[in-house]
Amino acid sequence: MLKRISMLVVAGLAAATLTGCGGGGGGSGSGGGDGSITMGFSQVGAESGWRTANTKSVQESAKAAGITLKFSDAQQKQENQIKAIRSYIQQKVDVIAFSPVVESGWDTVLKEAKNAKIPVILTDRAVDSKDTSLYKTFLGSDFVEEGRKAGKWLVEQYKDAKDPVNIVELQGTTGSAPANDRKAGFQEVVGADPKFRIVASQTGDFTRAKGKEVMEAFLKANPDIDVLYAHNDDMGLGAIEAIEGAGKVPGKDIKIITVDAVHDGMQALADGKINYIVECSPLLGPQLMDLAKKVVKNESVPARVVTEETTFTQEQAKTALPSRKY
Ligand code: GYE
Repeated sequence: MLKRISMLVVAGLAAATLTGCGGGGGGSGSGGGDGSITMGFSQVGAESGWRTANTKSVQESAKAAGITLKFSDAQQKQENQIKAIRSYIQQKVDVIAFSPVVESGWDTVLKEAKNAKIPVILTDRAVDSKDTSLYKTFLGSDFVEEGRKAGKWLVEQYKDAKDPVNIVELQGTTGSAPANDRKAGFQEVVGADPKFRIVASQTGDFTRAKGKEVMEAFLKANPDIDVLYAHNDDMGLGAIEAIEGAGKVPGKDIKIITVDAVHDGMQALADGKINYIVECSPLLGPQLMDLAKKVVKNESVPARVVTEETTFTQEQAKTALPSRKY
């Protein structure tokens, strides 16, 4: 997997955040001189198969890297993440890593970490803070590109169609980077041709249960849905249940595009119930631990580390499934 992930330095952005204040001086582990590192990690929650795989990757990689991990699950609530980060600051951990549930509202707590000289690494999701000195680096996917990939596949599928294509969209958690960006990237591509109509778009909070519930409402309100674009596999899987419940055939009557490529999603793709999946890798743990070791030593790291990802058709899913790690 590591081979498939590469580090990309985003020029220009890099220099500003690499040097200067922060560093590992404030922590308890490395500061104690024995070389051990303690990381406080605030996870979004356990909302999806992706998240479960991500948590496992972080926990296993910390162990393998000899990093002591303090882990907390915020149950998709920003207030819980802020509490966890404050408690990590109080405990004087060496480094804080977190996956921000939403993009905005982090400046105050990030300033507190900076004042305590504890470096912060964003993993998986971004914040919209103007002051990029509040964190050392951001490790995760390019969600806008994921949205574009979904859109491009759709445009290709319907390139000869003359009739309007009615699309419903299940968005991820409101205000989260992947929901904002996957929507924007998709819209950028399909918006170029007026035959593509997004007839309904609502959040399903990245969960299966919500995906099913919202899809049921979509089906009731819109008799003529051609395509479902779901911002993750889990919502797509919930929606499949709703579509079958309404007596329609997922993958045929309604074409389905999702993002993530977790095992259950890939199985549904191989089974013909999903038509296309844009991959988003949750296996961020090894890179996170490498970055953590560097920022604790005040070594320079790229300001942005982008994970490399692919896409899957139904045929490709059949081939890839047996060796899939999550
Ligand atoms: O796509 C979704 C999860 O932030 C990339 O969060 C992550 C997203 C992922 O709940 O399944």
